[in-house]
Amino acid sequence: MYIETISPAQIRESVFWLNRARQDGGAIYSRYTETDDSITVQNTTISGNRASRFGGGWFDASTGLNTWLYFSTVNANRATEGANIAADAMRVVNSIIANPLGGSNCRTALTLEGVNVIFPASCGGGIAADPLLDALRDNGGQTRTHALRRNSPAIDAAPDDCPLTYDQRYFLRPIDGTFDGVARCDVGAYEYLAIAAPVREPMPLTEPLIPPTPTRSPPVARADCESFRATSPRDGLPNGVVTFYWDAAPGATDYRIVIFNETQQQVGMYSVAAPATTVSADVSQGAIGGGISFTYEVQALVNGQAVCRSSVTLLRESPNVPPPAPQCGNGIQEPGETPNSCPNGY
Ligand SMILES: [Ca+2]
Ligand SMILES: [Ca+2]
Repeated sequence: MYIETISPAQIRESVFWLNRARQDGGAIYSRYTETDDSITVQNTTISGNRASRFGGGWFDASTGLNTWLYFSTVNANRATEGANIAADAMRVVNSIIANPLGGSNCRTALTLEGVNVIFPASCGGGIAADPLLDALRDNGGQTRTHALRRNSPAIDAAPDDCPLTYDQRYFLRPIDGTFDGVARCDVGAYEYLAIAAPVREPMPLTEPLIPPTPTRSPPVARADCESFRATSPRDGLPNGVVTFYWDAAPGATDYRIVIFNETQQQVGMYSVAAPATTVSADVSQGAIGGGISFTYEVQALVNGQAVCRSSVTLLRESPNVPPPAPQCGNGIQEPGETPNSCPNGY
């Protein structure tokens, strides 16, 4: 996409992937020249794009500080320099810039505001931790997104008073993703544990989005988490159907079991309405994949929002033990025993 001197230019709730540029700006090449111009990329994912020189994801040639990357995820773009972003003056707010390919993450330091997860360290600061992004895929909504894996440092990392009410998918934000009773927005374009908004209500495009108007985070609905606890299984995860049991969280409307593999990638999810406190699920290798260690998290939900959790990490139980080898002389004709193999009796 090429943007030049359109004020204000806004790109929102979008995905750019697998685009390619011969020189600069694999997905976006932008430039504004007038001081009242602005370019905003918000609630958007820029992933897997490629430029042969600068800015595999985004090349911005503007010189003022009116180019904004806002609540967006820029991941795994490729270029010789600034593999994700090449810009002289860009404001990055509550975003993820991660996993550049072929060159540096950012070509030069950017103006970082709020909380940003920048991995590996580059771009002039931010939290230099792996954001634990899942592969780009359909996670609901109209566009592909990088889901955040469990324990991602991006979860609930944005400052209080998040101005957004939904993520790239039009799923509601903020959601309490850390179960501390405080709903904060996640940084980047994706909100962990979010649910689809009942009505899609895009903001009017004529309104400038920056600077945002802060609004109070809505209170999180509560259930009594005191005695809520996953009770079974606790010894091992069978390779087949298992029944999960837990102690109730009074006030919960639903429960959910989420299964993660060793890389914290979600590999299974099963739901049941309260007051049930059990659910059976196929957790065989065919259903949730291979691996020797899994974590399941039981979540108590109030009207779709997870409010309590209890997790257990288990090893995969060994496959069924083969029956003992037949033994002559025990008085039983076991499979494989013949008069010839047991001349002195079964
Ligand atoms: Ca959150
Ligand atoms: Ca929280």
